[in-house]
Amino acid sequence: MAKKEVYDESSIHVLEGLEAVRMRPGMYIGSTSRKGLNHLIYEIVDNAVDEHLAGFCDHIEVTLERDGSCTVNDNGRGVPVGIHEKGMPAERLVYTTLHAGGKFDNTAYKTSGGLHGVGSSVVNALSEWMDVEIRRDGAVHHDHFTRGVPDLDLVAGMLPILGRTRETGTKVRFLPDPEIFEVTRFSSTEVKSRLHETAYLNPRLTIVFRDLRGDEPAETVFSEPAGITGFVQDITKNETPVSEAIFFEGDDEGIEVQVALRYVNEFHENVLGYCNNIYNADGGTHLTGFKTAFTQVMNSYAREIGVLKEKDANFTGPDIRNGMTAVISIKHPDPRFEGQTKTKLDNPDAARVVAKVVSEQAPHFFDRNLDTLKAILACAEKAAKIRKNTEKIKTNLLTKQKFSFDTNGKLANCVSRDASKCEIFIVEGDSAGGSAKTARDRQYQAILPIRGKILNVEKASIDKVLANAEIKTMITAFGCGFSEGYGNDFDITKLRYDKIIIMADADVDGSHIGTLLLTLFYRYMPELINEGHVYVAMPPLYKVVPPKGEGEYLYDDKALDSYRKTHKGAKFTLQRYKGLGEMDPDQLWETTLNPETRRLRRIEIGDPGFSSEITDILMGTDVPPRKEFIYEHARDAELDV
Ligand code: 1YM
Repeated sequence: MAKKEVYDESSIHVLEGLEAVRMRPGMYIGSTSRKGLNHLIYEIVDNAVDEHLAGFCDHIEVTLERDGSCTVNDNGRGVPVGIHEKGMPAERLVYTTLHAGGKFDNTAYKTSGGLHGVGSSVVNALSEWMDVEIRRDGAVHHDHFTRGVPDLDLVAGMLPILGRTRETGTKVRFLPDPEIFEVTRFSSTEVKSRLHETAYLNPRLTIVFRDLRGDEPAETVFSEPAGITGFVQDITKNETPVSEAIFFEGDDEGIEVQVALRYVNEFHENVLGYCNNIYNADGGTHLTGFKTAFTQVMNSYAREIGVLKEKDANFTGPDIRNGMTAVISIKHPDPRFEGQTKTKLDNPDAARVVAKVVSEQAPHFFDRNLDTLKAILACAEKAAKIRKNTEKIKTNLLTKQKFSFDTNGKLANCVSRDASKCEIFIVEGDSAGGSAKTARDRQYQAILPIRGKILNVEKASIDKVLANAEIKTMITAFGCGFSEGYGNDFDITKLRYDKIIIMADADVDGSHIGTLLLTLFYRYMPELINEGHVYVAMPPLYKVVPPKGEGEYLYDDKALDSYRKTHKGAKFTLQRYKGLGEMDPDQLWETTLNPETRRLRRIEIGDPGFSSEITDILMGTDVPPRKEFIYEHARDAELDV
């Protein structure tokens, strides 16, 4: 609890605000899992980025400290420290009051993404402690908080001073509160990719990332002078290019628009929207404006150069965007968001202005680059062909197979139809599949054996994907359809299983199958992952059995090492499992199926595929980093036992 004992009216107000945040952290930062934890860093960094956008800061340092805390340091003006009308330094208000993050006067150009103005006080409320140093007016001003409550005494209403300096800037260090968070170790992969993304969106900003937690301190500098053009180049660097990156920009009605796009030899589109540097996971009006205008521009070119004849129908939007990777970044003075998660931009003027910029600027480019234009229209033609083919297959799939629960006889379904209790195990290999069918709880557990590798959906067109037997079986079994560029038929409410559990060996093949399945879900049924229905079973590697007493399962080599250390000199037999196929049904039940004893990890990917590193990892041809990512995330993700 607070150390101070006397509260005035405003501090009571502060405490109530902080208490509200601590009671419902999810409302402020999304969740208390690793995603929410990492979010704390972004909230603080966003304030420094706002200072960059205001024109006063070009250097930000983010350090993951050995003690588990994080330091963010910028070279901006420093948060104001003068006494505010409420009788305390402005800085205290920023770090202790909800909604005070919004700049105090409304005349300032508001750049924050809408949610992010309140960030500092939310992070403070959710931190065991927070330490703030502000370099401003020739001095280093100091403040310190415990669970959001200030613990330093003011001197005549002012912050204590640590020393003199000529520099300016703000340094915030905080330790996430383990009472709030399920995990307290920041994910360096995720933080790095978000910082990299921020660097792309702010070409004149340098961000230095340091991780001091390992044996070797690591440092990465993110500086991307090529901006979003560099971003699309980087996202597509492992693909076969169809065009170079194209960039255009413009502004109107006080809204600035930047667009970068590139075509590659792939069958999907990847259009990312940002408003005021914040990623909009559900898109919104800026993307609508872009899509409408771009489709219209390209269709009129297609007629002009004869790719479409008079009798032909127009290309659809998805046809036109076949193979496209694009980043649309706008700066809006007053962004509004729709929906609960506030990830969809809602301002109608954004659609208007983006459409205007695209209609004006795109022809400017294509008039001078006919080869690129033709290459892009060839992608659209190919897409239109596939679309027509897909429509046929899809009608077949949806009508003929809708009511046949098991398409090829391999699914051993469960008895219950209560989706909230049912689980489906996707099992690698017929032999493990056979044991799993024997071992399972038939009431609630369904088993779907998968033979060999499933199709890599990143490398196949949609008609091939839908023709694949294993994939068809999964789509029918899950019961909720799928979504793709040509329409969204996915309906999560129809999902027949609460948990979809990938059960593969802990070897290279197993992890490859895991990756292929996750890529399939991520691409065609992303809500399965986003809503937390996808898990990876973590079977043990060893069983140790002492001469007397119960055996014990060990899940990795580290566990075996520590078992050996704690049982020095003791006798035990060591059983090593090479694969799921080697376990008998009883063992399989105990280690992998039985909800009481098994270990599952929920797959959780924060902003997946939208930061270039993660896209590369999941979509690229390079297997080792992908394997590492998925398994690192599986380990990071929530434990479900
Ligand atoms: C490491 C985190 O928060 N930097 C930061 C924050 C502010 C300013 C400068 C700032 C803003 C303004 C004027 C203004 C903030 N100030 C406020 C508030 N880095 C970090 N750097 N002077 C300095 O917007 O007018 C909130 S954030 F409200 F006090 F002005």
